[in-house]
Amino acid sequence: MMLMVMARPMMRGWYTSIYSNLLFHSSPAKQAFVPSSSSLSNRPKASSYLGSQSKSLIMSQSASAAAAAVGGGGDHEIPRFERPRYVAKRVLAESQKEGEGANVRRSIGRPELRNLDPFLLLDEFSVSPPAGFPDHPHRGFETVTYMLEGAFTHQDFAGHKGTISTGDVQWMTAGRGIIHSEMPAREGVQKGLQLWINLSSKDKMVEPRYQELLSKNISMAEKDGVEVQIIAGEAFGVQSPVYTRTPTMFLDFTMKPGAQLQQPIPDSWNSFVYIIEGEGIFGGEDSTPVTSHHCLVLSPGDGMRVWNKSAKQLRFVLIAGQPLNEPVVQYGPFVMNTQAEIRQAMEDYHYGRNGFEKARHWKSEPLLH
Ligand code: FJE
Ligand code: FE
Repeated sequence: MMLMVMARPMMRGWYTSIYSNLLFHSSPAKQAFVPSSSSLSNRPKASSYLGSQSKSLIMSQSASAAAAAVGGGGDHEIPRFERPRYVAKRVLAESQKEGEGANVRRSIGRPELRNLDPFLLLDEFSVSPPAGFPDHPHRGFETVTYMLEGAFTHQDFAGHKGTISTGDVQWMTAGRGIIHSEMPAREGVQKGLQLWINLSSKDKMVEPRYQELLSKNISMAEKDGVEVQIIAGEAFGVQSPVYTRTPTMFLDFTMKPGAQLQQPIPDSWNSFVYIIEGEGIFGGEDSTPVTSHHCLVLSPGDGMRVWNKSAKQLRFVLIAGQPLNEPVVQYGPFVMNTQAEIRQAMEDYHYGRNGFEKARHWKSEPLLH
């Protein structure tokens, strides 16, 4: 069956031409990384007053007040995690071509950073028309697109069409199948982040779904020189309304010079930071400052500490997710658990079945050019 499918000319050219950088790979279920020994060196033990409940409220007024009360003074306002997370790995996302003439800085998904379960890919994209990501399919995971500057228009084979602008988020559950185009909505450079989150085997074939979050509706919290956009999960006691099938935290922090931060992260989740702007100190106060376009994989632990000791503002996203611990077999835009399921996805896409029915006669409308 595989040979028959492969031998026929495929109806759309994503795998032969435009999407050459994300081809086949597979990996068994395993832990995403082993923390470096330095990341688990003797660190100060947590003060016992911070139970797991109060930790989730660490930066809220009430929690820091409670901490100060129990700890006996202002010095204790800075909570300590029982097992603070440190930087286990640092990767620079260098620019490469993707889609049709688009530039992406890939961090998660590059060869040295493949399996950060449940995350498959993080691209910081920078695209000017006529470049973009023309008609292509997805199956088996979610894509989260977060605009940093400008606007992108999305059109899909079910007639969905929408434009997201600076600060807006599109959270798309591709599930059993989506075919769409993602193209710049205006002239000039359009920038954003796209994250791919794997779905568990039970969710891979769910009906596709969109959650569009406009910037004005994204929860924001602020304290002591730290501002956070809460795209998914919780920070400073404020919760995002987004439903994540794979439990995920997605926070966009901006820290003023001199600010510091303690952010709880569920213990068993994998987590990373991607720096958008400025320079920050992550994990340990003495660690090397890290600048934009770097991805930091964090060691296991219950929270992360950050310092902005620079003279400029620091902006980064903190992303964490519950690992699925399932085998991953990926062929470009199809991410399944087995080879057989990948063959099935290619066949379904080719013949327009099992979720790809609308593929048969669909083509996106041209936008600007
Ligand atoms: C894709 C290669 C791709 N990063 N960032 C292979 F480029 C893509 C793809 C994107 C993408 C789209 C946006 Cl809007 C932003 C991106 C890759 O479309 F889906 C496959 N399979
Ligand atoms: Fe896509």
